[in-house]
Amino acid sequence: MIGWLGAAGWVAADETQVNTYTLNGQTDPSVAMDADGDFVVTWESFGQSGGTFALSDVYAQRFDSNGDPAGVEFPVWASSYDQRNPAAAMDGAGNFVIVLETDTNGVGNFQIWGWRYASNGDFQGSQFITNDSIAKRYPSIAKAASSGNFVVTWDSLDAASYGIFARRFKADGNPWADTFQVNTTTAGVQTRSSIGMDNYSNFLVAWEGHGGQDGDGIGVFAQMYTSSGTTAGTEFQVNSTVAGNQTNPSVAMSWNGRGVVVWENSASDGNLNTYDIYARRINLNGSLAGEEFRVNTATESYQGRPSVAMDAIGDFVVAWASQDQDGSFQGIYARKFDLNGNPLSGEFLVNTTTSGSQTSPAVAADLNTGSFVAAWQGPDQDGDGVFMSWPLVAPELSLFIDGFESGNTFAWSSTVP
Ligand SMILES: [Ca+2]
Ligand SMILES: [Ca+2]
Ligand SMILES: [Ca+2]
Repeated sequence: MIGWLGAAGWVAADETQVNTYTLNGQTDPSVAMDADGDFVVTWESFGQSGGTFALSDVYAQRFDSNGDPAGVEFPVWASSYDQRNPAAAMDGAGNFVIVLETDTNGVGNFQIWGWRYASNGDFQGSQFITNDSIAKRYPSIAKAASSGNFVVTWDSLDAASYGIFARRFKADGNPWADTFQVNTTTAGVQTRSSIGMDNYSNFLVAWEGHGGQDGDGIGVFAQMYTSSGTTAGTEFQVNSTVAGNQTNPSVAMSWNGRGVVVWENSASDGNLNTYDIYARRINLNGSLAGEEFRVNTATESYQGRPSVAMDAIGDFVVAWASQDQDGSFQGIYARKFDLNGNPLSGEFLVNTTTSGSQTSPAVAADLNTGSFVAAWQGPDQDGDGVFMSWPLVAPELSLFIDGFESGNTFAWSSTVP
């Protein structure tokens, strides 16, 4: 499970299969980590609870800091109706919450439900985050490292089609205040929100704004909030390149309020070569910190579906899916940056098994050590499964970890150049 130093430099840890139950598809993972390397992966699993292969439920598996399973995989919710799109958040002590969409009546009235667990996996209770007659979608959640307070965002109908809504909760699951709308501009569709939170409960939400809000197609917009839930600054546009569509934002924040938004940029010409991953840093006061920059270096074909995680000091890792780069359909690539957006590594291949499509990556950070974990979906024994890499070692950064520079020869490779 540990990276090794070969002739070509450090190689990321081998991948590990996350799902124990392999029949049908296990897809769309989310991952969250505490402050000493324990983490939880949650995903959709089809047909596992005894329904048809088309019925989706949500399962999860905890792991300890060695990357070994802690207990067995468990249903977050398995029922006769669909559960989907899980998202996980964990505080520094390892308490975690998984939010998901649940079809409350079997006819598509999806609502957002939250499930709370203690660090040892003990179930702490569940509750509706939303519960009305308007279908909801795309939940996102972030949790403050020390207090364990959390904020959930989702899509619901606003004055004009979909908009972004949110609610703050205390660590014990009690709502802190009423639901509020995040987006100020309501014309057209606002969707696919992502939230990041610092240790003091300041939080940043980003989303897609459709209908030409950025001047052409879809753009990425964001709003910063203070720890008291009030807006910090106003809603702002994140992308400066507006041609075509900027979609699928992912947000992370450091311990002390450094924010970053990543997204998928595509021209509207249908050319796969124009799909790339971009990032922009955000200040705690809700202003842009520097220019947007491209994350991926290999730009051939499609790069999309980014996920970002940030450690306590603001270093961040972006992972994405890239088409035709690992030799077989899509593969997972990642790259590490410092808090100023300077690259700390080149892009590197995350998945060990390259056959077929590895896609839908999710990343999380260990706040204390700055270690990162990645999870994704890829072919398993039957259909798709969920895989992970821990620790995720960014190659060009890792020449001097594990005491290499201290002269500890046990940390050196046995490879003789
Ligand atoms: Ca499977
Ligand atoms: Ca645009
Ligand atoms: Ca592949």
